[in-house]
Amino acid sequence: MKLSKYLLPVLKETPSEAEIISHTLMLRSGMISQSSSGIYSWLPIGLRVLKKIENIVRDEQNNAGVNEILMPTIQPADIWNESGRYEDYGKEMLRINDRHDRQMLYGPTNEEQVTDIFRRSIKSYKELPQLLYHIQWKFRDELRPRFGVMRGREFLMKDAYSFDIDEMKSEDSYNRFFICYLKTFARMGLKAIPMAADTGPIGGDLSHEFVILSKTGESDIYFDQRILQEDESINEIDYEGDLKKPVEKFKSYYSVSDDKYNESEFNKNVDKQNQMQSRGIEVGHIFSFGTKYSTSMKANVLDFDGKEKSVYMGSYGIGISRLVGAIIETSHDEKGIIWPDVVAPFLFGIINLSPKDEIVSSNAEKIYNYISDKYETIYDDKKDNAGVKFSRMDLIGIPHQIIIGNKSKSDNEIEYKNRRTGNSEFINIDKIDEFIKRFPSYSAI
Ligand code: P5A
Repeated sequence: MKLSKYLLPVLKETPSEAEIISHTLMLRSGMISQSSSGIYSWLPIGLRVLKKIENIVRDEQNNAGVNEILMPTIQPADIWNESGRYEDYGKEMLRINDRHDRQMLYGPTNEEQVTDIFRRSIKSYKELPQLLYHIQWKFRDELRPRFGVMRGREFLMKDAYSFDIDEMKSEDSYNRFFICYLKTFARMGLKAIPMAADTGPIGGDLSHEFVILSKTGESDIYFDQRILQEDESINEIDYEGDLKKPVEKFKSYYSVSDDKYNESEFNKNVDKQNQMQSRGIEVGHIFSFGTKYSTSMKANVLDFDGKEKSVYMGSYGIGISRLVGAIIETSHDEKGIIWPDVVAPFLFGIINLSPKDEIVSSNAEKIYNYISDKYETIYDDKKDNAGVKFSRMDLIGIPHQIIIGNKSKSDNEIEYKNRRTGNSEFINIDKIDEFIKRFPSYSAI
């Protein structure tokens, strides 16, 4: 991609409305543009990151054996009246009347919608378990939308739902998602701490939040720091094997947010030297709520004895758009964003320092064609001065940067700079084949 043909409205100034660094950097690097309070357009570079995260989440859901569907954003109020949540949800729900004056709503979540799909399609215990997910925009009319995409009103969520014949099987599904979430966040370079949580408007009595440590997070968390060492082997856990044991291990550590925190419990369960208190960002939340929705919505199946039974359900959310902000919170410096390779909008950035020089430019063009054939690459072919180009490439967080046309070097030497370490080295163009082999390939979006 050539920068001269790309929409990248970077800002020099810090926008006054931004209270936290990720919001500032997302606006400054031209990732998003505010439409109204808590509602954003995703500009090209922001959308690329959002899609990268979405694809990692999708891949890990597929690996865990969950089937992708796509439910609508607009739902009929009828199914929410059946579950009793139409009144309960209150002002956070955006209610709409269609031209026939039917009550509709913009979905804040999809328990009712998916239960309706289930009850129309599944009739026997033989067809269980059913594990379904979709990735769809949600709307919650939050009292205080803030921190950009972290607490938006319109936001992208991956929500999954499990249907099982009894409580024990339902716990197996819960454990499957528990492991899947740890794998998903680890793949993005995030250390997510599972913590016992409250269930709020979703309901049920078994629930965990997945929280990443960050001083700008909205929740206060208290935990046993040994849990941070627990996830080393998470990638080896195989879905065909025993999932209960590793999950029980995580559950055995004390880790709660402030609404569940109890000082004497904390002191009883965690030695003083292992006690940690931090702030965190909730990037995922899983729930097991038994027959709460299946009873009220009559989602029954025939059990092996021929008797009708309400199915046991759970729901499992990941805040995909929130993750964009959360990753920036954990990975930036004073110059801007530092994208981990796996979610970077472009893996390579090429800077042409002398766009007016024909030899340099034709060289740069060749290198751009060569690298962009293998990796997603942004080529700064604009006529701005060097300082502007360097700071823009750093601001937008491109992990691997190639600088061409440095006057102090010979024509067949290019500079490679690593955004994270800041280290630079000079590469002979004839050795570019070898150089490029250092970089693993990531799937394009
Ligand atoms: C689980 C899936 C649910 O809605 N129903 C379907 C359950 N859970 S939740 O905790 O309310 O939301 C799941 C995740 O979505 C993200 N999230 C948000 N992201 C941005 N802005 C918001 N206003 C917002 N609200 C929730 C969080 O990451 C949360 O864990």
